[in-house]
Order: sequence, then structure tokens, then C-alpha cells
Amino acid sequence: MQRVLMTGAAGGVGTYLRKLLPGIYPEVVLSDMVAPKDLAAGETFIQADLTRPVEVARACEKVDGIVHLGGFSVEGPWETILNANIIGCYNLFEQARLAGVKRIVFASSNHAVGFYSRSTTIPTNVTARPDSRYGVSKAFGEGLGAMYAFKHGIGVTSLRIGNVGTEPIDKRRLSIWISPEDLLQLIRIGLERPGLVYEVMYGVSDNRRSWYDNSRATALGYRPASRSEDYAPAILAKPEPGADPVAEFYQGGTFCAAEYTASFDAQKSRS
Ligand code: 15L
Repeated sequence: MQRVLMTGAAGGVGTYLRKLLPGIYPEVVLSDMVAPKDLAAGETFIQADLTRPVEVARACEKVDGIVHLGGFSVEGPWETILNANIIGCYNLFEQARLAGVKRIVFASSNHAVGFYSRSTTIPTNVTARPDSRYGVSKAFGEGLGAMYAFKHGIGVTSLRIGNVGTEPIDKRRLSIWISPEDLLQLIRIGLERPGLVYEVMYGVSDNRRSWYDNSRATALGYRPASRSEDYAPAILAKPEPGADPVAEFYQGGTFCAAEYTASFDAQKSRS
């Protein structure tokens, strides 16, 4: 990997990763709709709106690998999700193919499978159960990634990321937290591991309360260094706002509860 492009570089996850990337790859190109406010002198930035193929093509020029964080990172109106995460994701994969990119790491989300109950431990090969339009767009991105991997030979990794931060922020995040350092480890597996075709891994640290079977990541060499349990006593001592039964039952939390109109009593017995 000589030249690596990171889309969505001005966002929260991109900001964490920008601090860790120097020294790993010879050239890192950052892209987003607007430049990060604290762009350093040594950083290369290419402005690119994912909905504009010409701009995406420019960002992909001479790139070997892509970390695709770009798009809308929470639930939003359909038009927003459609443009940023569906059309934008297609443009990214297609322009990457045309540019001869070898590897893509796609930032999927726990919300692609958010409608699994918290009492289950899910492997990576479960049926998608998106909990939002946002989650549907992540399931779409995973499908697109698999298609570009098997049809066009790009090595693609979908990371179902939990919640990235320097520490978990609440009880739910004790199950899905990932430190920026552990996330970088997963990204490096996606960009560098020889022979990789298409992989799905959960983007979570070594969390005792995890809802995920991440054995595929372990097999690929992932050795998370961060543990959410270290923060559990402090988090569990803090009062949390009144629990919504739907949000509490499912892994996706409030993403599941938002706009929910099903009969929860009937659904929960079948989940
Ligand atoms: C995500 O996918 C979002 O990008 C992030 O903002 C958080 O909401 C996270 O999931 C989460 O589930 O905590």
C-alpha cells in the first residue's frame, strides 16, 4: 500500500484515525466535502462529494487502498441516505474499480444487524436485520463490497463498527465499543493481509459484554488491545435516562426504537 485514500476524513472516526496513520503508509490522501478544520501542513486533502463521480474519480487517482468512512453516519431522511450512502457508496466502489484500486475497507455498522436481541451472540454470517434506513444503506454497502470483490477482484472488508471513541460512553457501548487503535488494526488487516478476497468483521474491542462472535477477525490476526470492561464500574454507576423497552431489547438500541410501529410484545417473542 503506497497511497491510501480515506473518505469522510473530516468526520469523528476520520479525525481519530488521522492521528494514528502517519508513518504507516507512505502517502495518505484525505477526502471529504469540506477540508478538516485542523488540516496539517503534511496532509493531502482532495475535496470530493461522493454523489459526484468526477470528484470521486479524482480522489481515487493512483490510489492502492481506500478506507471508506464517507457518507451520512446516523439515521436520516431517505433522500439524505440515498444520496450519501447508496449513490455515494456506489460511486466510490465504481470509481475505485476504474482507477485500479486493490483494496477497500468499508465502514459498515452494527446497525446493519441492529434488530438482533441483546440476549444473542451473532456471527458475521447472519441475515442482515437493519434497524434504520441508515442500517439498510450499510447492508447495501456490504453487498456492493462483496460484488466488487468477487466480480472485479478488489479485496474488500466490511467492518461492522460499533462505537468508536477513546472510551465507552454508556451501558450499550460497553458491548460495542472500539478504540481508535483497535479499529486501525482491523483496517490494516483489510488493506494489507495477503490473499484477502471478501471479509466481514465486527469493529469492536475486546469487550466482555460483546454481542458478537468475532472469531473470523481473530483468525485473520486481530488482537484487540482495549477492553470495555475496564470502564464498566464507572459507567454502570452513572444513572442513564429512562429505558425504552424496544431500545433496551435490541442491539441497535435507539435506532430500533425510532419510528417503531410494530407490536413489540408479539415481535420480541419471535426475535
Ligand atoms: C453508528 O453506526 C454511528 O455511526 C455512530 O454515530 C453511533 O451511533 C454508533 O453507530 C452506535 O451504535 O453507537
